[in-house]
Amino acid sequence: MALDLSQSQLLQQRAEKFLPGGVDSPVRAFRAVGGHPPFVASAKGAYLTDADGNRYIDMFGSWGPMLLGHAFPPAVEAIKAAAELSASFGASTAAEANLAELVQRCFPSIEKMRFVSSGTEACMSAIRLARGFTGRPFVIKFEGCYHGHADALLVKAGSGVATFGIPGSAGVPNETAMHTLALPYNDFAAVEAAFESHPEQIACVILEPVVGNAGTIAPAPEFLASLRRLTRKHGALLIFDEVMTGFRLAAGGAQEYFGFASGEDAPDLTTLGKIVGGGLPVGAFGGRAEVMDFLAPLGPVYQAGTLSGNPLAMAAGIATIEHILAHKGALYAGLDETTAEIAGEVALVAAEHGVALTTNRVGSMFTWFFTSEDVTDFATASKSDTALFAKFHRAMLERGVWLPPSQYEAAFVSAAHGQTEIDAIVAAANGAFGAMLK
Ligand code: KE4
Repeated sequence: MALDLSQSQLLQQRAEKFLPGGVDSPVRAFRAVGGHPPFVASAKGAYLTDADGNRYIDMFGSWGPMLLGHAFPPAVEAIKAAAELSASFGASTAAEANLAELVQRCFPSIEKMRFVSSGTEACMSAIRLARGFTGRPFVIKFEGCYHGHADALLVKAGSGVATFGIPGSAGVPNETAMHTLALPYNDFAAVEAAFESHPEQIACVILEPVVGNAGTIAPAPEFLASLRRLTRKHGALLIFDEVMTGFRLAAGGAQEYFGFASGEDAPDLTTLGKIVGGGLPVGAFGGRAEVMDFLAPLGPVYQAGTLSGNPLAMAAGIATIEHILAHKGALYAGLDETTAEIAGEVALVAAEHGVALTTNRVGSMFTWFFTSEDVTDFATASKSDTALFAKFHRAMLERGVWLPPSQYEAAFVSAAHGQTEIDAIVAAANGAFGAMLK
């Protein structure tokens, strides 16, 4: 059942003349799953169409942003209208506060925020702010969590770093990495021990409140609450990296989903990205006003960006978040129901074919781990049969379903996925398991 990827292969060869690996981001190169990556020509709703005209049900949604489906009409119209007024000014516009107000309606813990152009910038800036506010050097992160590619956070990271099985990255000096303590996710005792051994030295704890970058891993009961209490006790900031979970799990992300939205339970800082820009380059970081006011021009922590608050990106974000707020009840109920059926039905098909899958799902993000063990941290995720996952990925692609090309990534469902897509995905899985196990 070979796919005709001849045009994509020509485009790949051309891209490799200019771009390392032919890509602008490593996970797109399909190195973990093999074969040639299709080049996308267009997308609409739940579907991608590649350069050869092959059509796929999109199960990675640009790695999260496309919650409402591709080419969401209100976002398209808003971007077109904004583009008529010029793409960028490098000066303040009303749109930034308009989007900020919508974000604050979703995340009441974000008293003040600043827009940047990526999740990496959001997390990098939040770390610098935490260090500046506390005057402390150390940062705690968790193995398998990915917070973008800033030096301080490329230590035992997830996503592409995990996909390529590299401990971190070349080019990150030990003097930088030494101030990042990477601990096992869900291991609260390890966090307590780190604080005991680094008294008054730890600026913050940053985590994905639901991990997406080791595949999907939910926090253990009490893990988030225990981190909140411990960080407050030691005067460290708690940072929820909601770049992936923000607007994904609920309008207010994981902090709404798990009940940490406001008051004493809320994180001190939150980082956002992906959905907040409706697919255009937007990141954001925000939280307690007394912390955020440490940023220039008010305070001593410097952070800046030519395209921060870009008017086209703000327009796309506003159209997206306005829709989310206007439809959130039905939107998240529908996303949860559709995702539960896709994840559950395919797991049943796998079992019928004798394939052991551990399915981790939170809302409309999920992962089929090719292992029979529970997956609660990166160590257990790493026991997955990545070779079998790669076969499954290729077999599903050939059957018109494009999964994220790594065992260590989350799959995402959009509001554009419905019963037709559910049925097609389950049928494709039946064919894929049948073919790959012959
Ligand atoms: P960006 O710099 O890629 O916009 O965001 C970095 C980031 C920060 N925090 C979390 C929780 C994230 O998931 C990400 C980015 N996610 C990966 C996919 N797992 C981006 C995909 C890629 O690197 O191409």
